[in-house]
Amino acid sequence: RSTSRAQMVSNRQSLPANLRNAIAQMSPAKDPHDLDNVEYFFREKLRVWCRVANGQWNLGKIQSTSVDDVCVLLSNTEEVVKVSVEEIFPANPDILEGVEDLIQLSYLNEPSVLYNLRVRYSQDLIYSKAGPVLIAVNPFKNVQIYGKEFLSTYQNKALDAPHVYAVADAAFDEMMREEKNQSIIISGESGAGKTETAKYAMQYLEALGGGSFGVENEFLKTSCILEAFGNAKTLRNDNSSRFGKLMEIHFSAKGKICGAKLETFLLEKSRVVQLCNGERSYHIFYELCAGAPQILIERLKLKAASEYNYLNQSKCLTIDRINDAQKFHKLMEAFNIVQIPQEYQERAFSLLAAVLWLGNVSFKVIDNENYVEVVADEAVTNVAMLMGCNSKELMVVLSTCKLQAGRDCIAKRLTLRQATEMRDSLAKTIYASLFNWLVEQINISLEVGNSRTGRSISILDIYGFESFKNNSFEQFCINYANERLQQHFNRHLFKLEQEEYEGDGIDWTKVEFKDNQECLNLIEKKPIGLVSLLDEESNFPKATDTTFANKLNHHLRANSCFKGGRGQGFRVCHYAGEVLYDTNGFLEKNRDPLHVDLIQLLSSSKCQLLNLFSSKMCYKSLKSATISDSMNQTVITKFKGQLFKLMNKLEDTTPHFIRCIKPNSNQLPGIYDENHVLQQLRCCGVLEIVRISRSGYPTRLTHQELAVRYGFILLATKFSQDPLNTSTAILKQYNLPPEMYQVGYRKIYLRTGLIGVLEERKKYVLCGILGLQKKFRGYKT
Ligand code: AD9
Ligand code: MG
Repeated sequence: RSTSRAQMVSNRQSLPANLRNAIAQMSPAKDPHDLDNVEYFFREKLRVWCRVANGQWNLGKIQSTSVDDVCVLLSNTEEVVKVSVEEIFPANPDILEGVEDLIQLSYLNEPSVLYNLRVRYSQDLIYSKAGPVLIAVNPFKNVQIYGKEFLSTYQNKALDAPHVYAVADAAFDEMMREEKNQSIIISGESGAGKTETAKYAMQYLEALGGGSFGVENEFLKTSCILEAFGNAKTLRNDNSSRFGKLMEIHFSAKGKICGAKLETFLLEKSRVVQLCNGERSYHIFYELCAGAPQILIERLKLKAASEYNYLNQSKCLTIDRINDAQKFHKLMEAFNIVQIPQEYQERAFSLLAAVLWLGNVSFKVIDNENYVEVVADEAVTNVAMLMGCNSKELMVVLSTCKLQAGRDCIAKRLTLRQATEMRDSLAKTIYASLFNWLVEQINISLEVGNSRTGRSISILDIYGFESFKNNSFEQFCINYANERLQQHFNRHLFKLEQEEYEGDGIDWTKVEFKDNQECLNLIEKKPIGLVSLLDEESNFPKATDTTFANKLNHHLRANSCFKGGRGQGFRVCHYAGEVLYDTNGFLEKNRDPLHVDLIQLLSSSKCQLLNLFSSKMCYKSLKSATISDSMNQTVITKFKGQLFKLMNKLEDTTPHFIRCIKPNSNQLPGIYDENHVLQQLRCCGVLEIVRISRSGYPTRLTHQELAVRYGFILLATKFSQDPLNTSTAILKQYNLPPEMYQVGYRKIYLRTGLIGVLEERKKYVLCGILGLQKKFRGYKT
C-alpha cells in the first residue's frame, strides 16, 4: 500500500502544479484509490465537465494540458475550448448516470450532482438521496408516484427507491422499534414543495396507522382548512403558506394513530390589509366571494372580490387553473368532517365578510388638523351588522381614542392615518383570532388522549426562506425561523457526527461546513442583537424606523453577517443568501398594539365568537398590569420564544430531513434551471453531507455491545479486561478488512454495509458450531 502511494505521489509530480491542486480539491476523499483514479482520469483524457463562457456546464474530453490551461473537446458542439483548470471537473462514467443516492457517485462535484439530479428529474424521478437526506425536486405537475398502489408498495417494503413515503416509513419503523419520538423536518425555499411533501408524509402515516380512532381521514381535511385560511398567492408561490406548522401524530403501542396535535407559528397578519402588486390575500376571501350560495351572499351582503379594497388593491384576483368557487365547496366539506357546528361556520363567514367590508370603510377629514370622522355608508353599516355591534359605537371607535385626563375620560379625534391604522388593526385582529380559533377547533377534533408515550412523529412545515425586492418585518421573521432550522440541520448532519468521531479519538479528517452561528448571533445575541435592539426601540415611544435603522448600523457593524444599508435599509447575510430589509413599519409591526377600545367593542358585540376573542385578549392583558404592558411581549420576542420551544421539542426526536428544491422560479414543469438549483444545493451543503456520509461510519456499537453480540467466537483466554482489546480481537477473528472500521475509546465505528457482513459471518460460524454439536450428540446416542 505504501508503495502504491509513493508511486501516486511521483506520478502527480509530473503534472503541472495547479493541475495537481485541482486534483487535490476534486477528491478530498481519503481513499488513496480515489486519488489514483483522478490522476488516471487526466492522463487518459476521460470525460470531464467543463464550464464554458455562458456559465453552463458541458461534457467534454481533455485534449491537452498546459501549465495554466486545459484544452477540452466539447461533446455537444465538437468545438475545442481552452479553459483554466478551475473550470474542469471529472465526469462520472455512464453507468453511474442518474444514481439514486449521490453517495454512489465516483466523482463528487457540483456539475456531477447537478447533472445527476437533472437526469432523474427528466424521468420524473423527483426524489433522490444525499446520504441521510431526501432531496425532492418540485415537478410542478402531477407525477404518478403517489396513491394507494405506491402506499402499499412502500408499506410492504417491496420498493426502496427514494420517496417521501420511504422517509415516513423509516420514521415509523424507528419509532416502533426504539420507542423514541421522531420528526420529519421539511425545508426549502418558498415554492419548493414543503407543504405538498408534508401532506404526502401525512397521507402515508394515515395509511399505515389508520385504525379505529377516526382521526386518519381528517389530516388532509385539516390541511384544506388551514390552507384556505393561512395560504395565499405570492410572487414566489401560488399557494404560499403564510404560517408555520408542526403536526404531531401520536401512535398506540400497536402502531395505530391515536390522535394528533397541531401547532402553528406566527401568521402573517399584515396580508389581510396590505398586498403587493400581483399577490393575493388569504385564499378564503376569494373562495367565499366566488362560492357562497345565494342565501349566504344575501346574509353577508357579499359582493364580488373586485369590490373590496383589501382584495382589489393588488390587481390580482384569480390564480391560473384555480377555481375558487370549487375550493369553497371543498372547504365546506372539510368543515363538516372536522365537525365545526353549522352555526359557528356561519359566524366565521360573517366575520370574514366583516373584515372585507372593513376595508371599504372610509373617512372624511373634518378640519384643518386632518381629524376625521367615518363616512356613514353601506360599508360601515355592514361591518356593524356582521360584527353584531352598534354602528354608531363602531364609528366612534374607528375615529376616536379615549384618553384618561385625571379622573375624566375624554375622546380625542384621530387623524386620517391613525384612523386607518385603527381600522386595519381591527381587521387584522379579527382575522388572526379567527385563524387561531380554527386551529383550536381542529385540535379538538384531532384530540390526543393520554399519549405521551414516546411514540409520535412530528412533521414540520414552515414558510420557506424569502428574499424579495422589498423585504419587511414578515420576511425577517420567516428568515430568522429558517436560520434556526438550518442550525438544527447542521448540528445533526455535520456537527454532532463529527464531534462524536473526534471525541472518541478515531482517525477522521474534518469536513468543513457553512456554520450559521454568526448569523444567529447577529439576530439573537443579548443585549446587542437585532431582536434586542428592535425590542428596545419598540419600547421607546419616540423611536422611529429610521432611528432603528441607525441604531442597527451603529451597533452591529462588527458582525460579518451584517451589512448596513442606505436610509432605512439594512442587509443580512443569511445562510441562503443576502437579504435587504426595509425597516419601514418594523416598530409598529413588532409592537402590534391592541387598543382597549377595540377589545371593548368586541366584548360588547352580539357575536359569541367575538366575545370569545375579546375575553382571550382581556385575559392576556389582565395577567399584566395594563393593556400596553401585555404588549411588552413584542411579536418578535414571542416568536423567538416559540422557536426555542420548537427547537427543544425537535431536539428530543430523531430527525429525518427532507430538502425540497425549486427547479425554476416560474413554477413551470420540465424546466431545470441549473443556477437556481445549484444555489439551493449550496445553501444546504448537499455536497458536504454526501462527503460526510460516504467517508463516515453509520453503524456504531459500544465495545460492550460488540462483545455481547459477536464475542462468542473468541476463546475465553482472549477476553481481556480492557473492552477495547476484546473488541479488536473479535474483529480480527472475523477477519474484517481494517479500512472498513475504526476503533474508538468507547465504540467501534463501522462503514456502510459492514454490519451485514458481520451478521453473515456470525451466522456462518454459528451454523458450523451447531453442526459440530449435532455431530457430537450423534456420537453420544
Ligand atoms: V412556501 O414556503 O409555503 O411559499 P412550499 O410549501 O415549499 O412553499 P408548496 O408545497 O406549496 O411549496 O409547493 C408549491 C407548488 O408546487 C404546489 O402548489 C404544487 O403545484 C407544486 N408541487 C410541489 N410538490 C409537488 C409534488 N410532489 N407533485 C406535484 C408539486 N406538484
Ligand atoms: Mg408551504
